[in-house]
Amino acid sequence: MTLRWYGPGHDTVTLEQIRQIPGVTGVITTLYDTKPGEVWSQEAIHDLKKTVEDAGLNLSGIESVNVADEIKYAGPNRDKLIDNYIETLENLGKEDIHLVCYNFMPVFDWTRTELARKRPDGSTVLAYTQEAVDNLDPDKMFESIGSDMNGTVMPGWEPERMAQVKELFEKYKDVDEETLRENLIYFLKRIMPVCDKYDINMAIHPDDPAWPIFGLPRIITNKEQIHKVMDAVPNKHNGVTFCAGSYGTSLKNDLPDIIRSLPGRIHFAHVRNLKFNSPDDFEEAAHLSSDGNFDMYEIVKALHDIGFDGPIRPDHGRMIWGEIGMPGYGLYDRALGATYINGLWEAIDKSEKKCPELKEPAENSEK
Ligand code: DNO
Repeated sequence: MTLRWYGPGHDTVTLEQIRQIPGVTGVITTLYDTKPGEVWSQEAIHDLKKTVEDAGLNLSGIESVNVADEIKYAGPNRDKLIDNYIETLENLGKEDIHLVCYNFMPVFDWTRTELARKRPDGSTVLAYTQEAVDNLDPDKMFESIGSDMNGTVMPGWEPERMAQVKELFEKYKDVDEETLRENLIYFLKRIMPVCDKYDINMAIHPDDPAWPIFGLPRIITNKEQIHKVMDAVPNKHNGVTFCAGSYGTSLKNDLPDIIRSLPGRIHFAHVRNLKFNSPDDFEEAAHLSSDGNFDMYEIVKALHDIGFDGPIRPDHGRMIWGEIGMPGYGLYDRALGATYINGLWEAIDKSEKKCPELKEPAENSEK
């Protein structure tokens, strides 16, 4: 079990606190000060790893090495930028890091329309309504939501990124779903040799929400789409971050079924719950099944059944007990989430050891 940690100076949660969460042995982190397209030096990676290890934790993976938009829309510098990405992967490999989560969403990373919706129990959570997105000028997105970040910089919402929104939209005007997928496949084919050399598992994060917003294409939203990308580059190092909260934004997605269809290709799992007030209005509930719409037991069981052995992390938590921190990334509710997921895992593991017939097969394993 792991927790996401943003690095010294960027996170309100400390490594010492993370170390005290039962069952959490590692962190998923990043070099938060680097911009998409920049090479990560081996020294900087080494220092980050040392900081984590000195606190008694493992550096279990990177989330994210962000892919520059110019690679996504295939601008003139894309090959140079991919060379830089390869150099970063090489430096990560030399530091014995074997998992990289990334996304291929144009312009925006994940999108929420409220960062502090109050729930009846007094906790606050991230939330999304389609109506709010439909009424929002993408250029004003940062202004409308920036004040709720509690003084933190949320991943995917960096002011520099938001400052370029207008220009970026222009660059994507001729990029449809098909082109974006071709650009992703081009990128994957170019980076696979370095991933093979250093055994680096690339784990693509799904688009969130799982449909096009602001007229931008989105290509990792459901089972069919993820399989297109898996099939186009059939290398184990071309893999998936299974994120329950992101695939789950679409109620059409059957989450355990997506998991069972990807044995051997899921390298990283984000496990959390969502509560839907309508198909167009959802909020990020506590992890517990009964607090939201997902059956968390079935999600964890599917991961267990396919033999998933990569890092899991609880995902966005509620703000509770007066904590002030990065929305979604406080300490307390994620710690509760980690403990709950660990409890489910232990129960499933022990039951299946006692009764192996409880294990359900993966989609493409022999029945
Ligand atoms: C949101 C995260 C995403 C994710 C990136 C991966 O909380 O899950 O920002 O890290 O999409 O590149």
